[in-house]
Amino acid sequence: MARLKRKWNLSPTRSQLAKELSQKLNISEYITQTLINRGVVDEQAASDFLFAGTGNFVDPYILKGMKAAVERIAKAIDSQEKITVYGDYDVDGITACATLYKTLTKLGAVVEFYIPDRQSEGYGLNPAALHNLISSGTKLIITVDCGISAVAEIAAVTGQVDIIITDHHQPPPKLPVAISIINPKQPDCAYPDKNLAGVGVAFKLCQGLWQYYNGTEAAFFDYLDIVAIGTVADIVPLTGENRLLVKMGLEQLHNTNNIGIKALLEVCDLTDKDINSGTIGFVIAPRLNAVGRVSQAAAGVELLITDNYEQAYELAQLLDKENLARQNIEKIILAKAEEQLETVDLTKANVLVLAGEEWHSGVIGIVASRLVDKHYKPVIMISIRDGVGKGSCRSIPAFDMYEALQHCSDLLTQFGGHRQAAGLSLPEENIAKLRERLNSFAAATLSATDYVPVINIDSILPLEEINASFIDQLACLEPYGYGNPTPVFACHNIVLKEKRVIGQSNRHLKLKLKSANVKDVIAWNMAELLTSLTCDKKIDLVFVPKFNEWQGHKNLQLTAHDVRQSPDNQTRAALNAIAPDRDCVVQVYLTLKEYNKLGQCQLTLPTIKNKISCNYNVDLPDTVLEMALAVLDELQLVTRELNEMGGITIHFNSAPHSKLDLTNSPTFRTSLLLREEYLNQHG
Ligand SMILES: [Mn+2]
Repeated sequence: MARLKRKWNLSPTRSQLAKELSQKLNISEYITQTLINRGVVDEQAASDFLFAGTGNFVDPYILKGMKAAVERIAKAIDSQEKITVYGDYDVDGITACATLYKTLTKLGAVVEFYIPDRQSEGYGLNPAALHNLISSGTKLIITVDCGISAVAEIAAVTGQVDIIITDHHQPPPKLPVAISIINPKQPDCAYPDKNLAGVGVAFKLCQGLWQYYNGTEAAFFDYLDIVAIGTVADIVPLTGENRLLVKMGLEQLHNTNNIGIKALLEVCDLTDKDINSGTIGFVIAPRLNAVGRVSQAAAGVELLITDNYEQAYELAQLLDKENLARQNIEKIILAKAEEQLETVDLTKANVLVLAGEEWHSGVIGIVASRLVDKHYKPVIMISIRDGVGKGSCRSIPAFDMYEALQHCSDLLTQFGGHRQAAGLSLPEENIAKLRERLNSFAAATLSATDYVPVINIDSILPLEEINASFIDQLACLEPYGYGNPTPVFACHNIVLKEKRVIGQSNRHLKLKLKSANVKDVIAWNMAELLTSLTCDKKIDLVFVPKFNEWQGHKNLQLTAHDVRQSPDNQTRAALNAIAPDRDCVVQVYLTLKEYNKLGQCQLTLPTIKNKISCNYNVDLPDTVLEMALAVLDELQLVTRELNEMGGITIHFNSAPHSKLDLTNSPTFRTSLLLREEYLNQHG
């Protein structure tokens, strides 16, 4: 299947604000514009975003229920009552469990942990597990990443055990009766950050406990490496305290003291390698998740809490093996799904509903995500067992999956989730009807452009701006992930010098640019664009600038997110009739300069237009000429005044001494937006 064409979406610019912030913070305007695109619009917020550290953590005691929880736990520690941390089998639950377990152990508690089995027990508290914990002598259960909806399960064990709930899932209207409930999403909880993951909430409890024992000034930042893993894996927005937890946790991960993490990094060949949120998301988390998906999640917790390197190494190898097994299952199911898709007319089907006998429930969500990436259509993968289908749904931004499922609720036994991801169950015989219903829902609510993937571009970045200092400043915006996307830039009209296909299976593209500054471009998985690009002609790029380290050499390189040949002459003529490009602005400037030499500064638009037409053989519409004049004015090259003859008086300011950056002009940026819009509609 050919690479899908992308829509380039330039973020609106606020150049005045970007300039102000840039001067106040002494950083590049392109960096401050990127912050503005993320909703960071004042000096304090920008400074916090870039330079936040330990001082920016929120007081854990603002969380409702913290004091009661800490006091009950302290009592258990003092009287050596057995505490059990009850977790969940996903990475958030595993890391939350390990963080609290380690902290309690450090404080001298008698503590055990419990992770329910995904296949046989399912998510959350269950009566059999609670019963077993009680009979084995547990006096206090602390839930992490679960429990907020366990009203009946907790009521059934009243008087037999004390329970503290820590969770981050949406609280139901009726809450369980517990010693304490810590969940920032409770409507009457004053905690400012509502987006903590389960592991984030567990960490706040650890902070609260630490302060109780060591004084309010005591800072507790042990185990942030574990907290970062869970926070990234749970795909909570990397803003506010989550971003801080991940930022500091990643620093800790580089020199981790955690024996299990060390062993896992070694098994994954990541020792001494750069570790970022991507490494967590694509390498570490899938391995911790794999044991929850296909066997016992307890192994994940064991790995994170062990003090024995041999055991750690064995567990890390087990996780790696399980991950491989998971990848194999995934490959097989993906192949089966692709096989089904071959019989589907993809020009007509807009919601892909695929179903198979006993597809592994632990991987259908991942496969659905892959199919969304590939086809850019909402996907539902249904696993059928004994006539019952259980499905994982993934969507594209324009299609509200939850709303769509509500629309089909009469066909479903159960469903839940969000706009972009949901789960469902239904009788097998309703699958065909569901497919039909969802497709007509999509036909009624979406238009053709909704099926074109969009690349959001932070700004047009001249390649001359990219240097070591710029890359350093850019790094202050990390860690990237959900809620804080990687900054992406674009440049136009760069001459392509060389192109070649690289990589083992010839999947990648390596380009060389004719540029004084950055010359190298790597375009992963874009080999199929090779024939669409012509050397010695101009190309447009969407990219992320990086330092590439190879065999001890460091050089600047652009990682391409999209590449296209710059518009041909015919298209350029059409574009120049809409808004001026750089060449056009230069032509207007040189023409004005000619008049200036002759001592003429009283001009009219028609005079200038005629002269340009003579000089360059182009007819500029009035609007385009006026935009070009506005650009020159905003760059302070000329000053315009209306004169009494109805014309304009042009005063020349001193010529620029360095190469001009036209994107400093708001009108020029608008011009680029208008041109991009035309290309998106006609390209
Ligand atoms: Mn969670």
